[in-house]
Amino acid sequence: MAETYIGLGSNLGDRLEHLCRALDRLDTSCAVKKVSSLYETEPVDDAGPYEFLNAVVLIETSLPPREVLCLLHDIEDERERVRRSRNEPRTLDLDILLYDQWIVREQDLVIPHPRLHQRRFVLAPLAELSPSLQHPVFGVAVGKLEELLRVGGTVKLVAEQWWKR
Ligand code: PH2
Ligand code: MG
Ligand code: MG
Repeated sequence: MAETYIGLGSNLGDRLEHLCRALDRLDTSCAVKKVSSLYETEPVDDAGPYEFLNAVVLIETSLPPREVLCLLHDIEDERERVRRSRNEPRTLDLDILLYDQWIVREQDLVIPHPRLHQRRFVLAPLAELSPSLQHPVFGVAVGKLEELLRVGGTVKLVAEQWWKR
């Protein structure tokens, strides 16, 4: 079994509904172990104009990384995600952040997520769940990475409990 951290984001339509249904689907295909608080976040990297809801979850799975990626794609499709241009507003974005301590560098699959350490909307919920978790490339705890981050967009905690099993 592998422990994998998934980043969730939405800035289009009923954002909370998209995230909750994504978690339901993840929980039927894998086991959802931890769910971070829900954060409202400023768009970064020209992903505006709408604010995002972001969260991070820890799942346990026997699926290899590429199959996790396919599952995430399927769930995005179910929420009618449209992919026309990079960073356009999206109903649902699901990203593999970490997969145990694996380092994967393939054209369409990079783990740890290559921008994880630059983004407060990822590091804040990730550090909330597992502050002492090591980043396998930098060898630094994610809580420390969050402390070191000086830019990377503002985040506001909006709810601690938001997904009910
Ligand atoms: N996702 C991006 C780019 N920018 N900004 C915020 N606040 N939240 C996101 O989830 C996000 C982003 C690319 O996936
Ligand atoms: Mg993303
Ligand atoms: Mg993505």
